[in-house]
Amino acid sequence: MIERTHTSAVEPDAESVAIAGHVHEIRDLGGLVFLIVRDREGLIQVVFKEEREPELFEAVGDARSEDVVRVGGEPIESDQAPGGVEIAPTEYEVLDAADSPLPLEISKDIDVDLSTRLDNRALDLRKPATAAVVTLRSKLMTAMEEWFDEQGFVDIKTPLISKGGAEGGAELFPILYYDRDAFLSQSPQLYKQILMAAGYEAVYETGTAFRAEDFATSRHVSEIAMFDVELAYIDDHHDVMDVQEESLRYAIRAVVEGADRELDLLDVDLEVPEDDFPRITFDEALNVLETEFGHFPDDPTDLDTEGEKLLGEYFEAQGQPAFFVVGYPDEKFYYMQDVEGDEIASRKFDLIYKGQELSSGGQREHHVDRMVEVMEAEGVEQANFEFYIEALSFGTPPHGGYGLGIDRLVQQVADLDNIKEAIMFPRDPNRLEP
Ligand code: AMO
Repeated sequence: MIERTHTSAVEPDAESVAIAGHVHEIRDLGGLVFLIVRDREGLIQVVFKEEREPELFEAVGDARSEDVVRVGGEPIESDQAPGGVEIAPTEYEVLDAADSPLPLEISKDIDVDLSTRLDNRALDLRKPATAAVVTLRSKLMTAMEEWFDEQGFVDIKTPLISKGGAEGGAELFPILYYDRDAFLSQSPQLYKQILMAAGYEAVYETGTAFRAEDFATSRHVSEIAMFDVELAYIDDHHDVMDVQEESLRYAIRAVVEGADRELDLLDVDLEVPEDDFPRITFDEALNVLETEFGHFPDDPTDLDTEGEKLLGEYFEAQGQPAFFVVGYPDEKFYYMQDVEGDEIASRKFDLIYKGQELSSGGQREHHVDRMVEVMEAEGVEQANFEFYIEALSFGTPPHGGYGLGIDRLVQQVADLDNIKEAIMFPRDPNRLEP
């Protein structure tokens, strides 16, 4: 390995240091050059003085933004330097020179539109604020998985190539699978349930889901990072919401406590949602929208984006960034339904966080005969689900679960305008590279 004794987070009492990184900025003040080097921990200033180190001073004269360099030297305490330490160099080496001009500024805070940033994502990912989003995401998901591991959930992997979809035909991406048609998976839903029937009791998957919707919003992408959970022997969907609530609180706490540098960089004031998340029925949600905001969603069986936003404001004002909406009237065959007279309420819930839907889930219908009745009523093509119906036919415990959109979670935690900022290389109807 190339010799590196420290990162930019070096303390001034270190004796001598060797660091490496990209040249973030060059400030030439005549007989003095300040070279700001960026590595994964942040920035560090190296001060080249013509009088003190004439050879190195001459070499650094050729430095260009984004060169990869290695610097050895003495750390010195300095109030003016980022991090409070600067290096007086004794060694300077260019490991790779960068082309210029750069298609995108890394060090200067110039407003660039999102599509330019994404076109030049390889460089955009170098920006400290973009890197902070990546780190936040990593810390969130490490903590999330840690919570489930500690609770004894099994980390599973379900197939991404499928014969049909769980969520509906129009949103499927077709692929050629040898000599037949197949599709990219929309959700691990059916497989999670099969694993409940198989006795695995509690599973989670950090996976990928594909949706071929033709959208142009700030909250949709075509390739989604999805965190899926399923657990058995539940009384009802509240047991599932308990799991979602506790795990989300844990992951957000991990970020609040362990990612202050990233939150500062992004200027985000994140709070751990300590109080119990409110759980309101779909009818109550409609009532709040009508009486508080005079808002009526177009589809009377679902919330719209505006409705979610307004409900978000309503609960945020009560100090509650996260809440569940439970009991949608008209839901897919796989959710258990409570029928009272003409009224049907599914045991489906959505989690809304900071005014945006983050997850859907609920208690499943584990009695196959009842599920088939609903499929028939909804006109679902049963042939596409035979493997699933059969798997659940031989004794399935009561169970439920949810799918959490990881990209949306990161978007909300990092307070980003667009979901694509939360994804390293996002895919949408118009973007297939980089
Ligand atoms: P659903 O289809 O609601 O439910 O998806 C779950 C969550 O995934 C995220 N999501 C998306 N994020 C970005 N772009 C998209 N196009 C997109 N589509 C969905 C959202 C959403 O809340 N099978 C059920 C889950 C379950 O019941 O276990 C499902 O997939 O955050």
